[in-house]
Amino acid sequence: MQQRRVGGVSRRRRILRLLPLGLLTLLATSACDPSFGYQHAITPQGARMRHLWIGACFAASVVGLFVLFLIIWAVVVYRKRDDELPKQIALNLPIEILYTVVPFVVVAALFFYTAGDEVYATKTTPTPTTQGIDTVDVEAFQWGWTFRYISASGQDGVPVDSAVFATGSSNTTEPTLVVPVDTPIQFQLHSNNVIHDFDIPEMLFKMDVIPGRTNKWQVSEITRTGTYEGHCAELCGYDHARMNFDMKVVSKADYTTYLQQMSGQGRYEPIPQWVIAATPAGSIGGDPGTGTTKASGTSYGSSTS
Ligand SMILES: [Cu+2]
Repeated sequence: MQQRRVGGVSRRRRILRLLPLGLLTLLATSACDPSFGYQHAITPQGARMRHLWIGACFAASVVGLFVLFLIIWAVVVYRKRDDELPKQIALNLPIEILYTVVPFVVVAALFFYTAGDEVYATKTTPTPTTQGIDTVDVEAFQWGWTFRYISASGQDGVPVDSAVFATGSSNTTEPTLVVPVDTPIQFQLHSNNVIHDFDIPEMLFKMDVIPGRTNKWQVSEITRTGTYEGHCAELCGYDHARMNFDMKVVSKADYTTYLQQMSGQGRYEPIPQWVIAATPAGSIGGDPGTGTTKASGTSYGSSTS
């Protein structure tokens, strides 16, 4: 009996000695991907989201590893060795207080950082044009997007028919949203039928597009030129999966050229016949379009239901 105890103690010591090594290996392998799987952002607001994600994952890893250590420690050290009951206690007040206070502190810290970053990411200024912020009016419809460059009209929040716009859906030509690099931009979001969601994954932020209200989202700049895919992130009906678009981030000079070229023209993509045929009557309203350039571009997909 005595010999078994000695053997058990040395085995226990070996396990306890190996445990930190195992935990270190776990930490080292997760350090190969310090972002915990999150991609890099193309806006300062997105970078803040990424930072929040990494911080939350790191805190969760520390807590998780500590809990894992406690479980293994309790299993190894306090495993049943004989039929003798361990010392029975009703309450350990310091421990009770500790495991009430510690989760509260963890949740409070998570709330503090999350709320702070949310305020930063959703901050808007009421008069963007006068402050040099380029505004793009984004209209979502079943199933596509219209982008109007309101800054071209020079009026805050006033979409005018002559404003430059591009519209389309994945069923025909995916519409392209063109924005300048290193420039503050406001996205002014509204829908004319059901709830959609404006999502460009590289921004690490998305916002609902809700009928009857205008949601505004401002980014202080987009830091990298390139083409980024955007889509609708809210299940909105039959062709939801085709609500894709491209966002092209170009130099300021190219952006000005683009606006000049598009000015007064607009690109209008018709709703394809197969969508009209496949969709129950009444769910698509307005003028299905003829494929020609349209001056206002506002009737595309306007709801009659
Ligand atoms: Cu949608």
